[in-house]
Amino acid sequence: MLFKRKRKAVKGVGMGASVSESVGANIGRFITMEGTEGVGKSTNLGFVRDWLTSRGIHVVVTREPGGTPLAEEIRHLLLSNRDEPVFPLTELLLIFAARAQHLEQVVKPALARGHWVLCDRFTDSTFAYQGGGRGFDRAQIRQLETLVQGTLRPDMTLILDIDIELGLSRARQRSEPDRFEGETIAFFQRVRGVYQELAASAPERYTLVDAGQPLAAVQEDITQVLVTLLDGRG
Ligand code: ATM
Repeated sequence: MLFKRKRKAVKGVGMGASVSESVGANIGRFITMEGTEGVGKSTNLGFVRDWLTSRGIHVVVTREPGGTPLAEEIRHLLLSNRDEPVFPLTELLLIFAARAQHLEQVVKPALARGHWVLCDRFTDSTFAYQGGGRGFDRAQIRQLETLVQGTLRPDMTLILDIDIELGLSRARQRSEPDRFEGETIAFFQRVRGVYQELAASAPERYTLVDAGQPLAAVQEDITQVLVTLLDGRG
């Protein structure tokens, strides 16, 4: 119901190749940021938010898993360390359940209002962590992606890339590892490998940023991407 109503109002959010392509220039852009542990996502999300806001763009910053009260509860379930094993299928379905709620409750309404959505992780994390990390079949993840998102995809995805051991040593100084952070180096190497593959497969959609550089250089690279995106706003 909600979906049908929205399609009418914004001419197809959730159905087009990307939000902007499907609904023209008045619609917001959907930007996602990805990366492995300790890559500097929080700092750089703040940078992107401030850069866009200072240019008069209304930015909604959100995250996955999470972004709504229910989806945040699912996040807590997913990240908590527990004695009971969490089966890969359970994990995958919980992630897409949280995503379904987040999309309907936050992402699609914001885009329909013409706001830009800046999301800390999205489905590329699922390809990287559940696909690469857990070994889930990519075609099955694609089926769930289509079920939950239709053909809605981010307009632009920044993947912050860093040497795994360097990133983990940074992240582990911050807090006790959660259920994902406690994974092995080999797990994170596979995650990183999928991110690198995704970036190579569609350079018009993904930018792989070397997050091992000094922060100023990282943010210079990010700025170039944002300038291009803004120029193409129509
Ligand atoms: P952050 O720590 O970046 O908020 O991410 C929470 C974890 O959720 C992240 N853990 N690590 N390391 C990766 C995990 N995650 C998935 O496994 N699949 C997904 O689709 C998403 C969105 C997150």
